[in-house]
Amino acid sequence: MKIWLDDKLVDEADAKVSVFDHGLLYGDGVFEGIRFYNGRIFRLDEHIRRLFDSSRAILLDLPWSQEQVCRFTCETVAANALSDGYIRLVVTRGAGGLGLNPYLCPKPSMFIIASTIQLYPEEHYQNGLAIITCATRRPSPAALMPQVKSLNYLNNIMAKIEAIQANAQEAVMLNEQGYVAECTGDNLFLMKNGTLFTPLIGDGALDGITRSVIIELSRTLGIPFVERSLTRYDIFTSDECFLTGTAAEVIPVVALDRRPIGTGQPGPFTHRFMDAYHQLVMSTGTPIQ
Ligand code: PXG
Repeated sequence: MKIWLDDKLVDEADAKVSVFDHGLLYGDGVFEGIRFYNGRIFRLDEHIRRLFDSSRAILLDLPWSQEQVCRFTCETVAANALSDGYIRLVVTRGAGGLGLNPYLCPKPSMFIIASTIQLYPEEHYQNGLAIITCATRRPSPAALMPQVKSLNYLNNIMAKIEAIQANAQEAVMLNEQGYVAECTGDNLFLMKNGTLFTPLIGDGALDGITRSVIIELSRTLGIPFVERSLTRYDIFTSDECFLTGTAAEVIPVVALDRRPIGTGQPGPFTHRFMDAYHQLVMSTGTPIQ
């Protein structure tokens, strides 16, 4: 496998970062997870824009332009002769001293891995997920800005552990006020009386690329859409629920905290979004060559 490291492609065996890298020592860095389908990278420009926004928000100045990073990403996929898969693009503060001070890290590091992806088992897409509400809260924007896709995922990992220990596949994370923020690695949507709902970004959700695509598709499909604060009550009383993310795509949720949602089966609107999403990813995107 070929890996992009800083300014060039290297063999996997040579793709190494320093133990003094602040991405490792402090989670000081940002990342993206990107999918490509059918020889095209889906929403590449949006992912790279979000990467640069995340970097800007943490005062991490990148010595590359957005166009360059797009090109490096395409080159990495092409070098591995893949047509369908997953890209992990990571930027860190780089190597520095054993202290928090990021100004002592002279050069950011970047690596890009293009590989295949382990998906949720097909049965979950057919039967839907049973999820729980976890006790781990999404940090307030005053602590760690939720829009920054940072290398600090411990909060989400602790939530994921709660889900796994409860035999659930995902966990709903509430914000400090008790409103629904999102799941550990996916955004959440509801259908109620023919209207699509999702939590506000300000309630602690990541501004998901897949989330934006679903909002666009609601317009194409003529489905009314409302972005507002949601509680567990709204999930319990919804007709349908589904999660969205680059990795998970669109996946139905049929129960929350062992209570069935709607009929307890993936619903018709969820199927429409799943179909429309698949059609879009298979037919659009930045060509790899
Ligand atoms: N919320 C969070 C907290 C995320 O990490 C999403 C929502 C969905 O965003 P996109 O832009 O992908 O629609 C993410 C996605 C995984 C995994 O294994 C997911 C993410 C990062 C790392 C791993 O599911 N991010």
